[in-house]
Amino acid sequence: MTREKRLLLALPALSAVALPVAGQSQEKGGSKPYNIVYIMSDDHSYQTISCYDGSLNRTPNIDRIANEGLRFTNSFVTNSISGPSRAAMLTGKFSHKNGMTTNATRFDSTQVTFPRLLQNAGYQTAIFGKWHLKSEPGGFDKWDVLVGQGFYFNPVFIVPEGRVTREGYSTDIITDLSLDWLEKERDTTKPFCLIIHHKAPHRNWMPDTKDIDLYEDMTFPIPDNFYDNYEGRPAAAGQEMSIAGDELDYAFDLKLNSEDIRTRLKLNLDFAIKRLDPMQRKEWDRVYDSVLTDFRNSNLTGKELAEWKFQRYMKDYLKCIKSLDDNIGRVLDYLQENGMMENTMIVYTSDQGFYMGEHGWFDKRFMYEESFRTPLVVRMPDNASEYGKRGDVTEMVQNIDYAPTILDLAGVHVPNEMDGESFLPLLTGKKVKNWRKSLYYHYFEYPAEHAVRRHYGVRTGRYKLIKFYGHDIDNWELYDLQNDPREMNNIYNHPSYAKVQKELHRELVKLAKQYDDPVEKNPIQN
Ligand SMILES: [Ca+2]
Repeated sequence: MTREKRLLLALPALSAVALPVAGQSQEKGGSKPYNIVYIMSDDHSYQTISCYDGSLNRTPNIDRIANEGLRFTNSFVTNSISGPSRAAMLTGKFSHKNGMTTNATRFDSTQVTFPRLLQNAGYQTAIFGKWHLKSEPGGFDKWDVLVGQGFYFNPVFIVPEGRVTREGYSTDIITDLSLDWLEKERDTTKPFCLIIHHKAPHRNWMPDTKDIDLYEDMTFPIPDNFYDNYEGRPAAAGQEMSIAGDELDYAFDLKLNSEDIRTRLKLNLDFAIKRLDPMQRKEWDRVYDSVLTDFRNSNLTGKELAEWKFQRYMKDYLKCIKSLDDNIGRVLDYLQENGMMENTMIVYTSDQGFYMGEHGWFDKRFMYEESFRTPLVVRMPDNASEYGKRGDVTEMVQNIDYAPTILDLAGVHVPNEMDGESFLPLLTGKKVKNWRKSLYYHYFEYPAEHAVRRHYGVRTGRYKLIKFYGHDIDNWELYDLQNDPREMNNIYNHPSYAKVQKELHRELVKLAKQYDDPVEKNPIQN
């Protein structure tokens, strides 16, 4: 498509011109314009996706997307937390530019987003599931989203007319809504962009009753840095997201439901399980009453207690992943059975990565690898032969690239104001010059839950430089990811890395300037 045509498609007043063409090809299940099905979960670690790491569990349906398409092995976020990540994904911009710096911020949903641009170009756009941006969704023909974080069981949704409670399990319901829209509601003469945002596997990891017995007999390996002492890393030492500590709440997170276990988040557990209907509650109590009995009888302390907590955390988390993977399979089957694989791009990702006990943690936020990275698998439309690459994409991509990529595939002009880049050129089989060699990151949410200090940084193929700043901290960290992939040794000011350190400082200043982050005005050179 020529640049002129792309510009025309992007103009709202002319969008009708594009529709008859779009309709013809859609009816035949032909090629352009391509549809987009974008599936994103909440807090899904790549460690628990078998096409990335098969040591913990199996995810055959997510693997199927990778096996028939692409697995991105260097996929990252810009700010590892829910609302900011969602805003970066929608706008193609860093947090300081789209305004959504923390979960406490309200997203201005009137700004330019890829769904709005697609809508203007004649696409039908829909979003189901988690929104978590406080404002009403904008740029969607259809939206049906969870209230805030949402509930796992019998959740409440917001629709333009008000609130509606739906019976069942959130991952099933969000998939049902999405498939119903595809089957019954969408205008089949138009191309579409369907966004499916799951609540799972967010804390407090409440499994569906059908999966509630899974993994109960399994023992998962403890990560080799589970007992990290955080030497040389004051921000890591100061976090409050330790599995061994009280932050992994005995009531809310471990589901020990007893009047004598009155923890900080006990009321959250009461609130969550009150939503279960009698049948759901019967299954719930059968499993978690038995866990409570085991907890009381074993009378654990110290390392044994920490490892018992780790095992409970892993079991509940992985139970939620089972339902997620099953429901992704339902979407793939629908698209396959309806001849839509030819002209539909399918994306699966998470709003960020997550710790599965590495450094002793659950949660995210840090620029360390487990939460800076995010899984990304993509199945390109079969008819998009110009993007014929399959297998691994090893270049560094970031969630700000999703909007430009999707617009590029749709033939819609990518606004210059977006920070991200379309990664479609990486899929053509031709060598791409000038693809980014470094990534920028900035996390803002402190003081807040989990006490992760504000930080920004740069990551290259081999090294990472991080500055923790504000309040009670002012500290640099430097890692050699080749020699220290677990990021245990802060080598900042180590003489043998002096040259690397200087280059990374220069790169960080360059990126802050390139992305207009005001942090550049601060004295970030030492
Ligand atoms: Ca999240």
